[in-house]
Amino acid sequence: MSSGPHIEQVRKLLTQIPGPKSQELIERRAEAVSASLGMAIPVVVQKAGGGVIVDVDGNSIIDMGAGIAVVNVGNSADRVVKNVQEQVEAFTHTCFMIAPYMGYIQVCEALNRLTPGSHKKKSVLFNSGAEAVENAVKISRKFTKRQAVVVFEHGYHGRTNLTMAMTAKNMPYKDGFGPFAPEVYRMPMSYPYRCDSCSGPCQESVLDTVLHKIEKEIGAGNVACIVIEPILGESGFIVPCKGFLPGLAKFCKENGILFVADEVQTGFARTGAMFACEDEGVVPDLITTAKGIAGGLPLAGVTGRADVMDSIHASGLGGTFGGSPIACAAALGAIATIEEDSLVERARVLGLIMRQSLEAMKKKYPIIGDVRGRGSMQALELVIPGSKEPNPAALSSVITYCQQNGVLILSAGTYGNVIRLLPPLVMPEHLLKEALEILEQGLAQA
Ligand code: PLZ
Repeated sequence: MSSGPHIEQVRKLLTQIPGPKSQELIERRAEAVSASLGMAIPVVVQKAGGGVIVDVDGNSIIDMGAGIAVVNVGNSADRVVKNVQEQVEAFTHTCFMIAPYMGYIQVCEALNRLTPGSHKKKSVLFNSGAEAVENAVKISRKFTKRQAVVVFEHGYHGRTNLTMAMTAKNMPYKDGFGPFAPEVYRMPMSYPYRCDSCSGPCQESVLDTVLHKIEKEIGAGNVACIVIEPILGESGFIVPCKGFLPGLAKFCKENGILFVADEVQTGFARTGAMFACEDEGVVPDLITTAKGIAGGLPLAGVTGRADVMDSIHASGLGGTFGGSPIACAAALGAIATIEEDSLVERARVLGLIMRQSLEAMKKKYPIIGDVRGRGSMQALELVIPGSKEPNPAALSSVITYCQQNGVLILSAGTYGNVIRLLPPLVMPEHLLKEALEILEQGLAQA
């Protein structure tokens, strides 16, 4: 089956952004929806597919965000739509804990097969990335009979109480929302561009610092798990130095600590591998997934060593909607799309196009301090020329320029100065190149 996009793959502007219909709905939004929610682009969506989003005014916008790395297979991908339609007609919900169904089992089988490591694995499904991370911590604590959770500077793990404690950045995620969950310890992160001690390919000094701090400040014997994103997502695609992740994984193994890879953003072909951990051959004890798993439907998972996953008492984990049959049907469609349409390779091809173009831009525009990422997860960190001082003003100017010209680009970064590119992996190359041209114009005028 082809997963060809169902709408015309063009950038086309019929009105200014936002157009009059979007404008009117955005006013209604302001009346009805809590002001707490952000909005990356001021348009209201009518339909989306392939590499574009079409708004209610008929503007066709190139989608460089994929709903934050969710629609890796594109919006309304054929196999996702077909599976969901069939499932909705068959039944919508029984609750897997009440009466099980095949889709849930099949998604767990797929997760066990696709995640790193050939050891025996088992999975459990939830609704959101934060819920998956919370459950990975619950499982780790119960299995190890220890309490401490180690996380990292710049890390992002969600907005629930425990995951807020695990997330590094105060604004906008945590400010005023405390008190936060205890026994969460934050360690320095390997951040090659901003790490003074890092002059070469090896990040030994940061790794050493982390291991030393764990020993001295927490005690390795008190640590249940180390939770880390293999490439940091929300903080702007920080790729740790080679050796950092394997070093942590080794320390975990030596100390009875579970290594938890939070692949909520990096998973499902995004980085040019099914999972980002594969890059350095790291095999996590537990891996959390969400976002790209189900082509846009809410689904998340924790997958890991069978002995760990089975160490929880019966009925110890669960939730009413976790692993909804509709979301599972979507996931099976999304996973089939990734595998049958070779989207892992496609992520590398698109990634290369982005990387080459971004490197060329870096030579021309001194506001670009760093180009980084892997596969179709590429970012630019913007700085004041001649320094490493973050340049959030340039970021908003570039993003506004792109929006006005029909390209949706997301921001990120602890310092609010990173442009992140996350196209759907089914985006036609001509659209990607066009988006990069607009991005370059935006950088030129900034
Ligand atoms: N872990 C690594 O990237 C979600 C957050 C968007 P949920 N990132 C996007 C926002 O501003 O809320 C994320 C992630 C990593 C966990 C999560 C949390 O996933 O599905 O948003 O709960």
